[in-house]
Amino acid sequence: GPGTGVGVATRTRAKPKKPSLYKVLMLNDDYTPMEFVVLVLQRFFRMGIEDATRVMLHVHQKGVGVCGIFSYEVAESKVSQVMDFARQHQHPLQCTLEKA
Ligand code: NFA
Repeated sequence: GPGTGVGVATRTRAKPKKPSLYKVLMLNDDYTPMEFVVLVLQRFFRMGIEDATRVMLHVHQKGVGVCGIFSYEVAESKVSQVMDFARQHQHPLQCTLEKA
């Protein structure tokens, strides 16, 4: 402490980095049914029907919207899961990630 000659050991080990955050973005298209997009937002982003509908309409009207913000690993996993699910149902729904 002050005047005691006692120091504080700092950085005795390499600093663990705080994880960078990534937005998962959803893109509009002309073919994916609105109800399917709402289902995706509920299933993969744990949204209630109200938030899911609001985000779906935002994407529909503006062309792109944010589904959530996650660590890189989780964001990548969300994108993969959504794209796989859309492909399985033969919908062209597109998702991507962007550094927050
Ligand atoms: N634009 C699509 C439609 O009119 C709905 C949609 C919303 C698709 C959000 C993709 C993302 N059926």
